[in-house]
Amino acid sequence: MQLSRQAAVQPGKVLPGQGLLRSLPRTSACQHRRSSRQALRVRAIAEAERTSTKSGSMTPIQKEVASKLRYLLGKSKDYDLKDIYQGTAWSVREHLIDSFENTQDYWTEKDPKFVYYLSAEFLMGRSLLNTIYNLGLEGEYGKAMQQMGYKMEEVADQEHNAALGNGGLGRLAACFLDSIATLDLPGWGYGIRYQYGMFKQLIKDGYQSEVPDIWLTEGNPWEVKRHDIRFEVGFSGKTSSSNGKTVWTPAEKVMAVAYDNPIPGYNTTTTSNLRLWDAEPITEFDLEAFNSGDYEKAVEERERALAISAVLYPNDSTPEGKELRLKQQYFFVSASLQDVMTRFKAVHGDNWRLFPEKACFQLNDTHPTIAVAELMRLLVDEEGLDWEAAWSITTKCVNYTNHTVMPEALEKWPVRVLAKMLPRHMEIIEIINAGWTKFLEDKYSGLKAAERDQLVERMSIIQENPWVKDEMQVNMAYLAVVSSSAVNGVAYIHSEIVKADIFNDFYKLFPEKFQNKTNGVTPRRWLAFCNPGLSKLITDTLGSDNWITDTYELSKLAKYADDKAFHKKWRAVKQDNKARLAAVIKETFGDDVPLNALFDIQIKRIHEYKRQYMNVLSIIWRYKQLKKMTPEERKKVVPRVCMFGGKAASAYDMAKRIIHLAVKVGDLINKDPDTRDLLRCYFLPDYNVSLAEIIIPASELSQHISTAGTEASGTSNMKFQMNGCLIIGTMDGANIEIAEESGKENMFVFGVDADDVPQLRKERKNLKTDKRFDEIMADIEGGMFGDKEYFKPLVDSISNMKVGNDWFLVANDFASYLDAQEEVDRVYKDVDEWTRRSIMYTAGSGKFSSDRTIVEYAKDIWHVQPLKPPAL
Ligand code: NBG
Repeated sequence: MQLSRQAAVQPGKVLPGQGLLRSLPRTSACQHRRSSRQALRVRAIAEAERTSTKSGSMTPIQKEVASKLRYLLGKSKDYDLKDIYQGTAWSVREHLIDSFENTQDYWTEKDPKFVYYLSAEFLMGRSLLNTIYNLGLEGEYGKAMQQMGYKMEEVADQEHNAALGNGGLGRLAACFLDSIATLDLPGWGYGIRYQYGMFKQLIKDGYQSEVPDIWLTEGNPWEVKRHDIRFEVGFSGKTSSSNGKTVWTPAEKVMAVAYDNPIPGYNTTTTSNLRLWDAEPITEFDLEAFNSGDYEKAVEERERALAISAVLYPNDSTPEGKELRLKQQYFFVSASLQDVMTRFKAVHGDNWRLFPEKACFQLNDTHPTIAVAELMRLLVDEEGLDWEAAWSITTKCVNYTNHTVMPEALEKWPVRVLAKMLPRHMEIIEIINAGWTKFLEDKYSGLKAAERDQLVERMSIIQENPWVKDEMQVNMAYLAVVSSSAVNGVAYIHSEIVKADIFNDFYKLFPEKFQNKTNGVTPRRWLAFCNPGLSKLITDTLGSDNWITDTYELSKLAKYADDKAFHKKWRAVKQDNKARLAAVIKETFGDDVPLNALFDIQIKRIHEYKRQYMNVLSIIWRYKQLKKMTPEERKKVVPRVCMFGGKAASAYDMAKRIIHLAVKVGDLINKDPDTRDLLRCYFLPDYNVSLAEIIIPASELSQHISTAGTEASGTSNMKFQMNGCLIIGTMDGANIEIAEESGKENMFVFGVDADDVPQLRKERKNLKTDKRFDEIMADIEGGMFGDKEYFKPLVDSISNMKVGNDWFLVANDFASYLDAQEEVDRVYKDVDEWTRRSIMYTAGSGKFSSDRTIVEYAKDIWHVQPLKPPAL
């Protein structure tokens, strides 16, 4: 059965509507749901009998929750919502752990090949509802909550978001874990247990300020500390040779301690694992220093250790070249490799040649690339393998995913920093590079010397920093490419750019190494759970909920695209979801928004390349038009509520100015009695996973308007598509494939082609800009929204070619963007046409399930097979 599931999977050969996952065995999953429920009841009743004598008519789950409240939180009465959340979560945790242990025991016994997803970020969001639904416990918990007088949603709302990630890359990792577990693939995530996740964003007087995200203070029911799973990780010090062996003596050591976060698959017996490492001192307290009066020194080691896993770097797509960041990277990678190798050794001893058949590592961007040098060190220095054998094993085990083509985001570490912090690893990288450049020299021996030298220099892993005299640096992406079996981009166009541009020299040498794996998102969190109204309508219409694990089933909705009765139901769901979002706006801003307005959304990290700025300019244009209209003319206008959400990296000055502009534009527009019924603009503070779960189902138009060739994929575009939200967008990232699946004619496409961007950049200073663009620039500069001085650099960056260069071609795309916006208004007035398109979006979203993506990784890169544990 399991094998047939793999065999059925043929990525690339699938036509829209033909389910990749259609052949998944279903009956066994259903049986599991029943039998696990039975097991649950028996256990719950036994517990209830033990803990309560006067529990009366409580349901078994209710009794469990009451027991947790009493014995864990010490509360038998006067509960508040937070308590109920805690009691519920701790009770759910027990079911989760049962399933987790069952899975891990089974996998240990069967010893399959595992994939280990190494990622500095996992943006998990909340766990309670996801866990309850994935374990199939919604009925029991729903009933228990109801009997206790609570709504499940309000209880779930009490949970902190686990925000151990910046944006798309971290959320993708979280979606992948959900799919890995749902597909029963032996696989774990490995990362860092940051004390402080992504900062909380406050908007004060229209400016972003950052406050720490303290998410662990109330305890975390979703993790299990493994006191016994700990590894030493060393830093700095020196290396020496004895008997032909290199010995590294670190000057500093910390302990990595494991925390397991069980990841339940949906509708299956599998519960996988995300193992996060916490840094602890090797010795808590230097008693000697304390006794001699040196208090600071007594706690110094502790402080230094804790700093390693303290904070997530809040930079998205641009690396923070700080030493602590490298320390974090090495810390989690070393602990993870030691952990995997320890388990391997326990079963296979020193039969390291077998290692690639039992383990592979996916590097999520360059952040974990030091794994290459660490695996070599562990194999050569610790396990005594010779270099060639170790290199052969390492290159078989490692694969690399590139997530951006932004040159500034491709990590490079100065040799000086690496050599000081990780002297042995720097030596290893030098040896790898020596072998690599020698290989290149031989390979290109036929070229003229000058040409060959240039090419070798260009492809060298260690290169001169063009900006800092005499500084050599390690190009981590090149190290990853040279050492990996497979290198992949995250959407078709992105993978093409990877081959044609950033790694072109490497592609020419090893074309077979390069692959595409178009991103996906989990349909559980991003449709089934966050949009219960639509989910129910789809299930009722299709006659089953199979679409939740086989999203190609959604294509059957296309049949209803012109069905007026279905339209009515479809729109009713959207209207309910809009009301839910309107309530958030009311709570945040005190404003009622018109529910007949088009809800227009742009949510993502704030970046110049994502062009929130261009969106703000178009809102200004709309406002100016409205102001000029007569009351009669205004009656014909489609009302719009424009919403932004997203964080700017704390040091990203331009992005912060863009936020301020959006807020100031909103301040003017939202108060203007002439226009407030027709146009609003809100910047929703502290955008995060939970807010996305409310925004996405409610949105009607979403904006994915990056300069062509800059957004690797985007994943929120897929979430919007699944939820029947129309897209205005450029031919960039996954928008292109979304257009293929849902119909380009149903999308509002505009903007220049990626191929033309380099030339247009060169010609930008001679561009004759659109009059409307010039007018708006003059308005901002003239102080229409206040704070002229503060907005000046923003204006200059795209319109004053002596100061800026409009690198992201806002001026080039502005006119076609406004045209596309007009088209949006036109279609929105045609309610049937809008609804038809909305249905076609959901119907075409089958491809963008992360299940499809993971099946492709499993088959083409990891070579891991599903292994489903028996029911409990
Ligand atoms: C981001 C890209 C997105 C992409 C996600 C996930 C980084 C470095 N890259 O376009 O900007 O969707 O990765 O692949 O965060």
